Amino acid sequence: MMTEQTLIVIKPDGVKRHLCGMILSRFEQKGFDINNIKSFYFTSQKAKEFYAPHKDKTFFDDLVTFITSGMVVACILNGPNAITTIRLMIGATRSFESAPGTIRGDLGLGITDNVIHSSDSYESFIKESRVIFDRII
Ligand code: FUP
Repeated sequence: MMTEQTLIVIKPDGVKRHLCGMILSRFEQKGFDINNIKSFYFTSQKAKEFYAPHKDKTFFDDLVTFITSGMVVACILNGPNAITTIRLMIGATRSFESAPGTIRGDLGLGITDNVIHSSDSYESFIKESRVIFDRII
């Protein structure tokens, strides 16, 4: 299996609820390495860049308002098949439909406030990492 990198962002709801340690622990227990980690507040401009693929969606403004509403924790994770495996671990977008055992499925009920983001492809990882870390890791 190919070793690759992906990006996760624990969203303001996850940070406010003090879930960061537990969430990162799940990734470490699974076998992923933490390559970089950063806590920060998204500016409105950076949030719009980060969510640019959704700029025409009806929920875009709410998404930007939400992601800028509090501190987030972003992390680059490294390991076999990281992008797909971590997407499976976070679960479906709509937390109330997300399978038990997934992070969203275990920890929330929201859609916009769905605890965590992870890159859905290599291309997204590159773009999102540039927005958050200002360079490719
Ligand atoms: P995901 O890849 O699971 O994070 O989901 P999407 O890329 O489809 O959506 C990105 C973010 O937009 C989600 F995390 C939450 C938000 N969203 C809404 O607020 N409402 C929707 O109907 C769909 C997504």
